[in-house]
Amino acid sequence: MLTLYGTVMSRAFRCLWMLEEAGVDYELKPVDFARGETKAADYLMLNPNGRVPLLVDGDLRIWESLAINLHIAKRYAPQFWPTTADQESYLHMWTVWVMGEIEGPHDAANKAGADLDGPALDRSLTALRQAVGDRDYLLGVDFTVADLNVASVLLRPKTVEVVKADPALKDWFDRCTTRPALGRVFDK
Ligand SMILES: N[C@@H](CCC(=O)N[C@@H](CS)C(=O)NCC(=O)O)C(=O)O
Repeated sequence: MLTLYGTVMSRAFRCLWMLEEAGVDYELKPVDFARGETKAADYLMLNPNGRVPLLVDGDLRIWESLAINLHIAKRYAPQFWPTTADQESYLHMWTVWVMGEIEGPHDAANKAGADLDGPALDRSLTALRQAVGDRDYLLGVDFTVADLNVASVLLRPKTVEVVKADPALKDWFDRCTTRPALGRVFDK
């Protein structure tokens, strides 16, 4: 049994989405960062990084939402894992890209009380536009954890607006975010 710590209203929703796609048994232990619960001593014993989500899988304790998703997909849901080494490299590229180029600047802008700079976001999304321009999903014809990781980071109010208004991204984004597994997460 896998145990995920966090709440739907946190980045843990990304891992809940992956868990629902995988169809594995899991338990959600609610740890609410907004109430300071990520800094409680017993939680810090499990996750010295002091944030959610955290996945406990046997002796393994993994934090970082997208790394958790890579673990779940590789170990429990090979249908969402790339089938070639080249595709696997692209999976890592997209996962690191969305954290570094989208999530990082977004968090920095939030902390500074600023809006995410439109032109900068637009530039960052150019690569994604090209990638999904001539295919259904990032790695080809099938939905994989690469799509899930990228779409789940883009699923933030200010970014969603930009992506949905972009004809080159909208269809891919809709294909990803209308999946029943994600619907089940938000129904929780
Ligand atoms: N890069 C991390 C970020 C995790 C993160 O910042 N989680 C927030 C909740 S969405 C949190 O636990 N914040 C508490 C804190 O920073 O003290 C991930 O994707 O897992």
